[in-house]
Amino acid sequence: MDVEGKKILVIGTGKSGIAAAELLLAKKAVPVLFDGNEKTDPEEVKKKLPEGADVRILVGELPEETLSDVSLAVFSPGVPVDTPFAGRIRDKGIPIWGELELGYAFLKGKVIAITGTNGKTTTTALTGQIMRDHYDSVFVVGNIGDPITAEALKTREDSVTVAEVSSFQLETTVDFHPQISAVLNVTPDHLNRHHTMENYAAVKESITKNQTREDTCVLNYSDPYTRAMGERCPVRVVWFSSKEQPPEGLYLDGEEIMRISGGKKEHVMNIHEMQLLGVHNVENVMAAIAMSLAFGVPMENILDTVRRFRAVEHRIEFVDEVNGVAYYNDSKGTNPDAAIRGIRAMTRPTILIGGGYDKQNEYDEWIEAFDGKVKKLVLIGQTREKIAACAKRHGFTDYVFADSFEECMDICVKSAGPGDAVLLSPACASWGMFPNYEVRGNMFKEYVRKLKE
Ligand code: UMA
Repeated sequence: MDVEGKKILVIGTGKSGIAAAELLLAKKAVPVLFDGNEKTDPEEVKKKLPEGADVRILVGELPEETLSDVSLAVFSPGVPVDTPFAGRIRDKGIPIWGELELGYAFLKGKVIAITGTNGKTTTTALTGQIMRDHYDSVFVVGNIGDPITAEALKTREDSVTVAEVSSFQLETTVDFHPQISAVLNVTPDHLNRHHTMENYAAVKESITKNQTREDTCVLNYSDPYTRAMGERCPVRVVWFSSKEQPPEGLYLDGEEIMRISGGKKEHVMNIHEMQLLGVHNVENVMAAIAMSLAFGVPMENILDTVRRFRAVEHRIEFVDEVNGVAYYNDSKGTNPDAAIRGIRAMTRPTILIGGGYDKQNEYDEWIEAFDGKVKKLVLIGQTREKIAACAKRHGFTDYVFADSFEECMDICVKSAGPGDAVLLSPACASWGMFPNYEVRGNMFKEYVRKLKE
């Protein structure tokens, strides 16, 4: 789309909205920035834009006349598309693109895109590192933190863009076409936005909607949703599984990662050669290897990077040991399935911090995964009563409520003895108490750092 001179409405003034507006300015479009949160201060938004940029910033209610000559509306990922607000835009015949689609429209080179409920960030970071170690021009973008629109104009024909894409971002794609895609798994999350698991899985599957037979999709053979996707999608499918041997792809056999290709089996690596913990990380590594092989990176180069790659910040990240207590930051454990991975990775009696924003998830399987390991559950945020009621139903009553994060940390320190672990893996999003999971994780780490002093 030629955007020069066109009025383009950008919704949301977070990271994505600002980056989208900057790209549009660079392309001589006329962006209008809108934020539905009436508390947004337009002066603060202005400060995030290039100096002297002439951009209209609107907050609160969007005046009807603003829509009159808008050519395109660019939605930030956090802005839902099934609201009366989005309906007003559609009724005017204005196309809606997500920020991902806008970035993609200006991207040169090839794209690897990774989605799934859990493991996306680690898999994206690892795949990005494999690419960086092998190619000159590599960009790692998307849900991982750096919006695609912030990097798109820097890409060249020989660039590789590795994108972590969330279901929020996939909802508003049009032509987005990765050469290699992956759907790692689909378990309940974000049901407040997607309403049903079927909708959520369909949005994840749409990562392949523009792919062709020349392209590859890497899928989990042991996840019922992704298995079904592979059986119907018209793309070359490469599987991975930590539970069984797929017809084609990578799998775990005891402690060995194996590959089967064209009927031939080959040994890839022993899991102790990697620095990451837990079976879920073996799955992430297998997916990254499968994508990188499909992209054309030689196995030896891939394994070289895999062996050196360490955990991503906020994902079962070991922070420190203080007075014999090990502190782990798994702030990225923002849904029950991710938090199950967190608690499973613990090998000590654990004081667990849970609770936060209510995404209408159920917590039964998470509580069941405690498996006698959780000494105390310290609950914070909007979901604390809901989790407590669920815990009680499962016979777990060692929980306590904290009104602030500070109080929660004080309780953890008092409850933990030498040989124990304190784990922040809340099974909920951070919103309501923190602006995002990074701030929550950093506060946890900061508290541990002060404790050490
Ligand atoms: N807003 C509106 N109207 C709405 C909703 C929000 O105007 O109906 C405004 C808010 O007032 C706010 C802005 O939109 O000013 C925020 O936009 P946003 O929520 O899209 O946040 P960004 O800062 O642009 O960050 C987004 C992703 N956030 C979400 O998807 C919620 C980041 O993913 C991503 O890293 C970033 O773009 C760069 O691509 C975070 C996330 O929590 C990590 N993702 C979810 C997850 O991983 O579970 C999907």
